Amino acid sequence: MSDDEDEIILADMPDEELVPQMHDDLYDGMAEEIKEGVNILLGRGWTPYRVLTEGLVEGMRIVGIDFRDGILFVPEVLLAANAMKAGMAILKPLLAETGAPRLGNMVIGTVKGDIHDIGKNLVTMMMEGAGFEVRDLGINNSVESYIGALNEGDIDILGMSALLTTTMPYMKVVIDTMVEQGMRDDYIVLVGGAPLNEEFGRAIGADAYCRDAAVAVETAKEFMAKKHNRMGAGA
Ligand code: B1M
Repeated sequence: MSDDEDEIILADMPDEELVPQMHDDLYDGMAEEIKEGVNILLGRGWTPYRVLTEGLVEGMRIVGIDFRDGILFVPEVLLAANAMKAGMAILKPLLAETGAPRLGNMVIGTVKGDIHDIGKNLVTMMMEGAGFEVRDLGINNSVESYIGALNEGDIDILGMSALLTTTMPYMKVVIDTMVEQGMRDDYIVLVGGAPLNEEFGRAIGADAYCRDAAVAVETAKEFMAKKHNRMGAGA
């Protein structure tokens, strides 16, 4: 945001200055600087998860506030989102290389009418890093898209993401259709996205609402453990 950006040398900055600078760079949609910042923090021994949460997610939270308040508009937010994705691309393989055993299979996608995908991508990355096999259906998914993917077989978990108050009710449409088709109880259904909450998750018949990607991983692990216990007990 400063006029003399050319003077800024990210590598010379201590962490406590570099991280706020990365938030500024994300705000300004500067993908190259974000990639550089991510690499510097990794080089300083930060874990990929810490770089993700403190460097990138926090920066996007600030963007969200100014978008809400009419200070930033869609084109600027798109640039910020692209910068965020550039940083996430560096972290993705690092978060995935835990060597964790396969814990289960998930299908995930953003619901119909909604094109927000950063949070969903983050959940995908973290789930893969924790040992889940994830099929990402992308954005704007219809009931048919979700159910078609589930019917391809061997799926344990359905994850749905919605960022708009106008699109979140579509999750219920998907779950109701699963009930109608007699397949609801075959899957663990997890939902997430900024406008949701636990009460909403319960009301639409999901198994759980996940506040963030880390909670999604923990919740998925808990439900998978319960599923294995039930199967072990012959239920
Ligand atoms: Co949009 N947008 N946007 N936007 N956008 C919001 C959501 C908004 C809250 C901004 C605001 O006003 N403050 C607002 C919604 C208001 C409302 O519904 N009440 C809004 C609006 C209005 C819109 C448009 C309608 C704007 C317009 O065109 N006039 C439009 C809608 C387009 C559409 O979808 N049809 C629109 C467009 C866009 C962009 C394209 C510019 C861009 C999206 C780019 C992209 O995703 N590729 C964008 C962005 C970036 C945002 C904000 C600023 C940031 C979202 C984000 O990426 N957050 C957002 C403001 C905000 O959320 N505060 C906003 C970072 C991400 C890591 O967090 O997605 O919450 P989040 O994901 C978290 C958790 O929620 C959870 O884990 C994630 C990681 O920890 N989670 C899950 C998410 N999904 C999960 C699924 C799970 C589990 C957990 O499954 C198991």
